[in-house]
Amino acid sequence: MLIFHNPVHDQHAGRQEMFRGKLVPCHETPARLEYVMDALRQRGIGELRAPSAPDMELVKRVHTPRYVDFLARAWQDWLALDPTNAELDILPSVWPVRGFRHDIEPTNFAARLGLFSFDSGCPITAGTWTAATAGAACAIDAARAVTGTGGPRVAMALTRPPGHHAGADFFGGYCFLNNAALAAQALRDAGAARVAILDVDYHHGNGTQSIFYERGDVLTVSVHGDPTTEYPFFLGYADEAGEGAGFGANLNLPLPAGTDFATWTQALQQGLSAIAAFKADALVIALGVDTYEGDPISKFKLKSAHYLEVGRALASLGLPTVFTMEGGYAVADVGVNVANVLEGFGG
Ligand code: OKS
Ligand code: ZN
Repeated sequence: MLIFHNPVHDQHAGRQEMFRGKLVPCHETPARLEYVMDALRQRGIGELRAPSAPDMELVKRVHTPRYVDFLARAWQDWLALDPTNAELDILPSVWPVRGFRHDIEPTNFAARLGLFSFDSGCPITAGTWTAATAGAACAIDAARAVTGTGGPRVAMALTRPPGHHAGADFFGGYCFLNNAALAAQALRDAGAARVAILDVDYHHGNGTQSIFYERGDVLTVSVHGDPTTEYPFFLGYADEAGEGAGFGANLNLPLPAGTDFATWTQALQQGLSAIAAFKADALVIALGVDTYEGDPISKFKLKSAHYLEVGRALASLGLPTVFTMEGGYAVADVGVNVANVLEGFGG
């Protein structure tokens, strides 16, 4: 298994996120990835590779060019407001909800920040662009590795920030560029006619769903906490089936907070059956391990040993597979849990 790791992930290190009226320390920290790297090294799992330069042409097909340009310039626009802003992270605070215009782009930076985001818990820092684009490159390289002749069957994009909440033109939920969507598009470009994305993170992969919602060539499946009570709240319900050519190519499997492995794994099997019925040629797994019982912001009850079984179940599809790294905040256990999935998957 090839592991494309993001050597500059730590340049994205948010200080604070808004939570219940207070700024609190960010959950999505560089240490998360260091624990995964340590666990893989200790167990001899995978061969590490550094990513190549990001394919910005591909990035601008999955995301809108104006969003990509916004993100690329955000930090310099922030400093232009006031040079002392270098000491602060960027957090949005105003959004165009129902009835506001979405067809205009104000020049005011705070307004543009709101236009391209959906929450106040996802800081942009000085190094966010650098880290996010290197992560995107890991995802694209991983996809190209599993589709090349003589390549491995499985590769992982071991990167942060995560990606599955990022849509074509918005950031949020700690995500900026949608690594899983980029991997799926790279698999399509490399000749896979039908690609499935299976998102096993605790949170609904709203960005991934939105990007492919009207496409029939990419099946999106997500097993997640019921959005009635769990983030991202406004998408991820069972009746979202896709639209137009994409009708029937989106499957949401929401489960109540408190769900244990026995119930969770039934939903996983349902997702795997849908992928088999879709006759996917390649698979992307948006791997979050915030389904873990010890996760500080999530409410499923998976135990570390269960992740070995998860890996075996994912491998049963027998498809060329790319893993992307999504959530998981029980920092010291994230490494063991990710390593267990990869060990269970094998190869
Ligand atoms: C609001 C909570 C934000 C939760 C973000 C979830 C990030 C994640 N303060 N997505 O998969 O793990
Ligand atoms: Zn999550």
